[in-house]
Amino acid sequence: MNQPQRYTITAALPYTNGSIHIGHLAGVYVPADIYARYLRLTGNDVLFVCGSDEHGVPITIKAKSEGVSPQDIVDKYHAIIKASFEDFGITFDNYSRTSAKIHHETASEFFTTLNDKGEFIEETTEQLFDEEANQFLADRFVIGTCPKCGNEESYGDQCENCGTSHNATDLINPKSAITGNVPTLKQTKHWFLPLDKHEDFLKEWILKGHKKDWKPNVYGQVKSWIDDGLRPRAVTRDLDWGIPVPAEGGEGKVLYVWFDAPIGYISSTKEWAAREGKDWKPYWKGENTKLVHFIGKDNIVFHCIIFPAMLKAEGSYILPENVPANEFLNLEGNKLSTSKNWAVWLTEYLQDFPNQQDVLRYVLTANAPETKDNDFTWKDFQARNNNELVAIFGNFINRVVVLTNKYYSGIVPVPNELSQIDNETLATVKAYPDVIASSIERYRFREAGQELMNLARLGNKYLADEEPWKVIKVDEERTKTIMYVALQIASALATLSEPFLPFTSKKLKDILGIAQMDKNENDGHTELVEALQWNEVSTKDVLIPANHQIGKAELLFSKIEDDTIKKQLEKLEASKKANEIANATVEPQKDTITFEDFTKLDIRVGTILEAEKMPKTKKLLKLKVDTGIDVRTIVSGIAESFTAEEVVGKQVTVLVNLAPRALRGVESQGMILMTETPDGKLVFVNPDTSKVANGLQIS
Ligand code: B3M
Ligand code: ZN
Repeated sequence: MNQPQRYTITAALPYTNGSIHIGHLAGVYVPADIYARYLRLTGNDVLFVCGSDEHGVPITIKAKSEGVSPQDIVDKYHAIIKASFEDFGITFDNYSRTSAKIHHETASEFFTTLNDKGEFIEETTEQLFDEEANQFLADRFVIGTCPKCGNEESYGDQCENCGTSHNATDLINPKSAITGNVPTLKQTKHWFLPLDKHEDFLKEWILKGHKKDWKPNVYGQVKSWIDDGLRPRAVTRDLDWGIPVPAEGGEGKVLYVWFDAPIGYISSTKEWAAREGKDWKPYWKGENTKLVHFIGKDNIVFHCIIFPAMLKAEGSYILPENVPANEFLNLEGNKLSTSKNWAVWLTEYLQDFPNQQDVLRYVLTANAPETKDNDFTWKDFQARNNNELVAIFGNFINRVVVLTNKYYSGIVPVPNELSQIDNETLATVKAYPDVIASSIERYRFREAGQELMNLARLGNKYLADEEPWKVIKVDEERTKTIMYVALQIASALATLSEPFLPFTSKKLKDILGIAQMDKNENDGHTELVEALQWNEVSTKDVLIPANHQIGKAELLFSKIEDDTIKKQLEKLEASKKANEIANATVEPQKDTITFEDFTKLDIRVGTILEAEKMPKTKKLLKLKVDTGIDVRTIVSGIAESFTAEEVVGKQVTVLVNLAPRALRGVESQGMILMTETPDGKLVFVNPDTSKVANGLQIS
């Protein structure tokens, strides 16, 4: 195992225009947290920082749509996001926000340094302008066709389809996202970072350097970017929400959100250092520090090209060691979407599944979109919980703890001579820290999580093969050895599960009477043994000593029933319906008619008395309808939406003076009024059935 090392780990700063969903968690925060926890457990000096990204157009758009100020929006979501990360066990050493004073200062200073060093080009150019909104259109204020991939919904600064980052003026057929107008061009001055000037360095650093150990998806994107040729990028904007440009001529302008946001990692570090009485500099300037950025794939260019170019231009910072960006997670086959409410929201999950953070952490790890986009389904969530966490991990621990209590009043038995199987099993257990570490260190968290489960499998298999519950009847001494070995495996699991299943690890340590890393968290136990460090699972002979008293059994996981899953699927179904209704195209209004025209329609309340399917037709039902005037036959094309039985007894609205016409040889004497839902199902235009009688006229 490696020498202790200093690490600065960053997780993408979430935009504060909405809550966190499973896509963010799987792509960024769960792997970053596993990594940070693992590195701490292996004795490294780890700083794990994040914070809210509170500038940028998405925030202003959200504020506009809700009729509140951008500050209101960021205050609201910063609080929600921060609390939900904490509840979910994401162990940031600091969670800051880019509206914080320290960040404004740090970002301004950074800009000023580059400006003073002549690292920017100041240029007056023509930019897109919306005359009606009286506003320049940058970033998400403008939508048009991506010059690279042809996606017609690309934003001004980035295409979400192909990931390309471009200038707003590069868009083909740009339209204002505020008014829908075609923008005009207007002159304005901006500061540009000449990426082309850094091309050689970037090529050297990324393409020829050691970046071959970067994930292929990341390396490939960056290479294609560089191969396409780099151009100057504006780092200022004509907006009023953001960090004011600290330079002459900068009035009314702010820093581009992607200029200030990554500097947020540095400000968050400073905030942490000030609070903890530490020096922030080694974490950003120490040559031996490893800087690792956890992000989603849409952020690759900003972290692998633009931010490194900024850091290099500044001159005193280290560059990232790795940027293990993930692909995207889908939900039940569809792209996650905040605006369409197609998501599993962390806040709702925490409410619906109290104390089950680890289940979601486990499933998102097992299904992480590491090399390709992946799908989250509730069925898979249930299956992984029931078949893996409950049936393998939970079951093993439960059997060990129950039997230890039953046979030995909870005291770890003194073993006799170990058999060959015992020795082999323990040797395999001792190999696990390295096996799991090797996966984590290569950012293969799925694999790492599965290896952890394999350790639990090993425990289960050992018990199933050795059958202490049978052996106890014939050989009490051998049973002691079996239980001792099983308890060693349980103790290994308590330590090695910590990065993946931190809540479970804590609970398991409590059950086994193992002290937590944080001693204050222990109460009630008197004879605690020390928690093992990661490597000690390999190096120590005894993982939990004989004669140590463990606690009573408690279930680590519980089965998730079909009903629970059904409720979640219904929630999603409701989102889908709401979207269909919101997106339903409304037919244009027909030509105007006079009041006289309207009064010609005789519309009455009626009741369907009988109904039968018309033979050899798909759509037609033959109805007998009591119109209050008479009982008549009406042929209605509703058979694809209703069965005959369903409609009998229904009170409906009938156009009674429609000229009779023959349908498939049956004369229809009127029409039932219907409308169609967005998914194409017919529904009756119902009278208020509690108040009306047949024959009443509708006017
Ligand atoms: N605020 C996250 C996003 O693109 C963006 C990350 C900033 S990291 C410096 O959703
Ligand atoms: Zn594109």
